[in-house]
Amino acid sequence: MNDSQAVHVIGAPLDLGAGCRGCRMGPDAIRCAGLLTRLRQQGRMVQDLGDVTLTEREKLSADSAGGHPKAKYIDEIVRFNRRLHRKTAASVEAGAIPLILGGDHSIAAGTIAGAARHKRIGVLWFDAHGDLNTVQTSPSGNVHGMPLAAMLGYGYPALKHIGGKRPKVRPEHLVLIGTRSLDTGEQELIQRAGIRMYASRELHRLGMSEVVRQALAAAGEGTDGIHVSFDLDGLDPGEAPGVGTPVSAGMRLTEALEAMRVIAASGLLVSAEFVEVNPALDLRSKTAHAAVELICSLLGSDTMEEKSR
Ligand code: B3U
Ligand code: MN
Ligand code: MN
Repeated sequence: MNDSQAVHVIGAPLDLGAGCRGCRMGPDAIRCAGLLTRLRQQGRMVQDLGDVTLTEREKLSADSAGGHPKAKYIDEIVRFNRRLHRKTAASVEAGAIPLILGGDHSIAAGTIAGAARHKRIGVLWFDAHGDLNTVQTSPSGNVHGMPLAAMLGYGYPALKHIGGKRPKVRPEHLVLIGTRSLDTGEQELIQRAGIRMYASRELHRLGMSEVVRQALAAAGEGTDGIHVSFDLDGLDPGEAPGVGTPVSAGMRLTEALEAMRVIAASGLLVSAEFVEVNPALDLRSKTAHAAVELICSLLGSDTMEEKSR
């Protein structure tokens, strides 16, 4: 990433992957919280490419929605993510930085496949959860708990094969940050694949800057750059109340802002997404505003200047 690269905002208003509705309004909530104005004030060229179209939940018949009992709405989620993958890939190809606004976290199956079409990418995954379930291990059947497993090459075939059959990320290029709620199958996959994880204890021991430096070293080694996937439930619910599955004792907003600044200064960013903002659960748009702050720290072009001064 450099200062002259444009940011392409892509709305991904999908909530079929979440257990509760509402995060399809996330993209507009983040826009309404002043995203474009703020980024432009910070000297960044920004273009809003609009939203990827979603078939309304009510219009989906049981068949077209995808009837898999352990992967709810999987067919429509796959269709949506195919469109999102093309849009993300086109944006990278055009030399811009795609900034995808979710939507639930199942959109990562489209964004990461899109970013990985032309580049080898590492992924920094900020989230209370691992999202490493498969149809076999998921306790809920909600697809937002599965996209990262799919990107590593595990799980539902149509989901993991968006943008081609090869895995989109290698386990050594993936780092989980802020994790504090994992299911048994996810813990097993983390062990088996040797995935690097910084849970709350490591965050407090090392400090966020050091954690992100280590994460960038791992995810950046042998790749062309980094995709940042930021689930707002990674933050403490006191600072990000507008999420469907809050988990206590999360990251402080100040810590997460520091993480974004360190990533910005590295120049390694290829693409980013901010997901799971649910305006129906939010308090005075606090979570949408937190997302805007995080995005500005990651992409405002004066952040990098500050660092190099
Ligand atoms: N691991 C659980 C819960 C969950 C995952 N992601 C969110 N919640 N947001 C699951 O359903 O897979
Ligand atoms: Mn998530
Ligand atoms: Mn989460």
